[in-house]
Amino acid sequence: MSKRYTITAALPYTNGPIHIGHLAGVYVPADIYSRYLRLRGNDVAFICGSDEHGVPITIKAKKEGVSPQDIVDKYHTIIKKSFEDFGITFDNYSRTSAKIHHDTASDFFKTLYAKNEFVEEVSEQLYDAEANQFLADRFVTGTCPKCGNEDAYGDQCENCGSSLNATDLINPKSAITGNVPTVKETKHWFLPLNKHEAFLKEWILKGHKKDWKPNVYGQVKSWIDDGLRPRAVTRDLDWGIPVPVDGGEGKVLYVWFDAPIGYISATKEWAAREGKNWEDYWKDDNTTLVHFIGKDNIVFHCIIFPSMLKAEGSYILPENVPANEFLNLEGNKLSTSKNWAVWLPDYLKDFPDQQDVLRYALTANAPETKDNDFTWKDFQARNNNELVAIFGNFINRVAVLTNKYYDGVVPSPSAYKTIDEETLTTLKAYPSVISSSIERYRFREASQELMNLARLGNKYLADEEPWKTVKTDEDRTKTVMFIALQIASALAVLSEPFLPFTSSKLKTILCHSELDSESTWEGVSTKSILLPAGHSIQKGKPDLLFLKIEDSEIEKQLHKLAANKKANEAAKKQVEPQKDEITFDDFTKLDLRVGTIIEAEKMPKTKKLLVLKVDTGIDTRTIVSGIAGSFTPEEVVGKRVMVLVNLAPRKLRGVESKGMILMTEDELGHLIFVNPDNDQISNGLKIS
Ligand code: B3M
Ligand code: ZN
Repeated sequence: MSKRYTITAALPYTNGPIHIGHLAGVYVPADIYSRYLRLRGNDVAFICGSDEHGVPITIKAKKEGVSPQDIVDKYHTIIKKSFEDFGITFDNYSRTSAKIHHDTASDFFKTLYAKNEFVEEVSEQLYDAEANQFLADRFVTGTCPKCGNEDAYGDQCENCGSSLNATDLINPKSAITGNVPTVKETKHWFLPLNKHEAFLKEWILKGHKKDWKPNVYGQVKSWIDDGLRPRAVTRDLDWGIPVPVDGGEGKVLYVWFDAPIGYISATKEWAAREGKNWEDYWKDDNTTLVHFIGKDNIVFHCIIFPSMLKAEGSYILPENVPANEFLNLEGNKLSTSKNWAVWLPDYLKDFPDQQDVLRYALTANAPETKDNDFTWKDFQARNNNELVAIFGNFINRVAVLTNKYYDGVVPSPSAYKTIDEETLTTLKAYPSVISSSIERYRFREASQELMNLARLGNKYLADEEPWKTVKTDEDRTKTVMFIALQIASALAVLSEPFLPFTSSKLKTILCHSELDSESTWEGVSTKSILLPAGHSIQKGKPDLLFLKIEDSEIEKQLHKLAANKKANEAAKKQVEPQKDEITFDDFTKLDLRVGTIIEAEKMPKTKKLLVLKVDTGIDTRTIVSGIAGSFTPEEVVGKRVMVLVNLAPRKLRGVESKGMILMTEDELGHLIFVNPDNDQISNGLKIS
């Protein structure tokens, strides 16, 4: 029986592209779930959009010297397209700078205001006098009073997930000037979460104890047990939705007040376009609401937004909030600011037409119950050892042999053997096996059950060896190929939520569109035959569903990360402090000349040294220089260099070196010649 679902996925901040952490944590599981629900015949509104307000955007705009609108326009476009290209099937991907959202969020605020659901309070807030700016959210960092994390933000600690008021921070520091903030009085409207404590205890601690994930339930319980406090839902900022009541001049709605309402406005926008009634998806108790988020958003989706919805009074509440933990990358935390990420647009460029490989790797390794690590080696292994060697190999064999033996026509089976009956019985159980995992939000488990179905097919063919029996037992071969084709058809249907691009290719290979009746999820269990004898699959050599990923492709990705890491380390590198003062007499002792390297060769048995012949203008001399790690001999011949010529000679590995060539080192540790590129300075001219 068809049901109605509103599925939301956390609105990504539009201050950067989507990366694999977002995909693993939120968007791939949400898409699997929504695709599955649609396949089961349900009425689904899968909703998302760009989160375009908030301090991260203004910080990025300041950094790039553009307006916040420029930033959100740029990244909204990038994010929206990358989701489309990756097969994330939102019914609507909207944006919170849209008018419909400003209107919806303003109306929502005014409704709560009119119902006296807010507490108006003038309180001391952190202030940066130099920047002439109140400090909230990411404009201020400090030590989290709950867990001691020293990089907590004014509204939230990403380490323990706590939601904070900026004045809670220990040793706060302005993110604008670095100054220690002062405090200044200002009026804000607070949502008294304490007033909703009894409702939250009843609704969550009693109502959802069993069916919410332990990591979600545990975090929520600890906040409720610690006691809930009023939360400011307005800010002294100029980027956001203006506070729509008297006294709200110069203030905007707190981004975490307006953003979740973005789910509602995006649904309104979609419903208007589709001729549907948006209230069916947000105000009908028969509708199931599920929020897909990362663990750092739990408090906002399990405590604050439900309190807002409850206070407003006409909305349904989420049935579940299956938050995932965090994904790390090659052992380190993903970081937008440190460019330590695999960005979705880059992936789509480097691995064209291989969206399903990443979807599968991220699902099979999803951080569903604990933080997990993405490695390129695992990505390669999942592709080569599972998608290519099991799923793709099975399908390729079935398609090639059906064409080779029967010109692409599904053969008529003879009497089944026990193994055939058992295989078909196992096959028919898979829809409910996979459904059971998906419906408990266990997508890792579900993806492995799908791979087990491919293993079933692979093993069946390997055991029954139709390539051998074709020579001796035509009937047996026809039966085996018939059953293998049923498994292939089941994979085409059951893989769609996980591997949508593969499912589509497989349906083309099997010519599902030519079947009399549509292949459905339930049909895999209930129909005795999925591909009837006489049905024609695609003629000729089938395209491979998956291609082997070579070590070189992985090395290229690892090198990219290594370069990012070096750049990060360099960025952290402090400028050397000035050395002790010297006298002018000390300086006059140095004899610096310009010279030209006229010969160069590697010093035998060392990796670091080059033996150079340098024309100093005074003479041609040998200088041994530790630059072999950064230059080849060929690269340095002809270079004009600064030479300290009156340095006492030294023997290095038996070679007398007379002088020193002046170098410096860049942020990546590469050596650079202090190079007098002014060719008016001929060799030998004294530098003073
Ligand atoms: N923009 C995502 C984040 O915290 C945040 C989600 C909003 S969902 C309403 O990174
Ligand atoms: Zn904390």
